[in-house]
Amino acid sequence: MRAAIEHIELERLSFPLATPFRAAIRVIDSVDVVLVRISAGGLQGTGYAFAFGGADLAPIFATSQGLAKLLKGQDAARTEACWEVMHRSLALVGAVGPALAAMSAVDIALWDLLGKLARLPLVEMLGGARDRVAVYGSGGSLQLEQSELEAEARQFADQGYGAFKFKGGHGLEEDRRRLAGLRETLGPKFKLILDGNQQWTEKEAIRAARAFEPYDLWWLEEPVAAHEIEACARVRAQSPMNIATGETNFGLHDCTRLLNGHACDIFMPNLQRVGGITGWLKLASMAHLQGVRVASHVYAEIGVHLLCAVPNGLTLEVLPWWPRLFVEPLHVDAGYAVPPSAPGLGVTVDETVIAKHRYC
Ligand code: SMN
Ligand code: MG
Repeated sequence: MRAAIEHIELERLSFPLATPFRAAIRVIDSVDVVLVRISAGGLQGTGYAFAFGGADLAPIFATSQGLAKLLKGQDAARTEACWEVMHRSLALVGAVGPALAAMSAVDIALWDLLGKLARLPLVEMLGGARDRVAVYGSGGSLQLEQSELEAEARQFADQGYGAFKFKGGHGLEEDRRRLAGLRETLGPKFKLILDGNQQWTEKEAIRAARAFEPYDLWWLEEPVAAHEIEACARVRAQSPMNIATGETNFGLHDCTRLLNGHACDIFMPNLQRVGGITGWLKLASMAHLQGVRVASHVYAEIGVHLLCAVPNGLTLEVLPWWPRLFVEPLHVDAGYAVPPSAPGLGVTVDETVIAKHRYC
């Protein structure tokens, strides 16, 4: 199944948010995207990386251009070989941050292409552990009033979702009050997740976890700075609820430290911060061997394949404000998402959307 890479097409897109999304880590007013399309053997694979604003996107785009030149002529079906070539080429700038995002976007496109070459949906190509994965609604921006927050969670519940994630960042007492209100409105069975987005010190995080205990959180997310792995492990040891982290850990080695440090119950690697699908799969296996479950971070259309493919896939994050790049909506039924059955990622780039959001 050899297929030499003929062409790699890159585009920059911008999706300004009508209402900025507020989390403790930053305010997001625009999601910008580098879209990567790789052609080989008469087929095309698609991948992407995102950044918040044009300045952050620029280095991702620049590295993508370098990688596109580097990969021309390589065998597209050899995802592992391409990954090594890219990783080695970035050794001196550091395969982290924007450089890692660029190679991840290329890696995602290569896996989409490989699925198309093999005529298998990604989930089946990876071995397929299950047919569907539970979704959770992710929102709860900090500026929402309590009534708006509860209405947002209720909307997800009405659509069959069994869980909702919201942001913490109003001080301990107010965060506790918001959580208590949600629990009261949504009832005891609905799952609730509170995202700290790295805002607390170790001791503050432990205090927060204890204050939230009566409201039965499914998990408390990113309680401390992402690089404070030992502190996160101590928070975990002293918290009654699950601790989730990983979305802001960069690269396989940082994530290996996180897993070996027993810092989380639920690991949520971000595809563009771990080297794409190739890196994600290695880490998901490692987590599995340690009894740790994995959840997705953004990238729902890819996460649905990956979480159904691996034995320890837990739940898929769905963010209503995230840009929609593909024609096919995520298929969600009664709280579960089902991967598409078309080859590769099984999605088609929405050319109308792309044309509207292309950088001028
Ligand atoms: C989040 C942070 C940044 C961008 C999107 C989403 C958030 C999450 O931490 O977990 O969804
Ligand atoms: Mg988060």
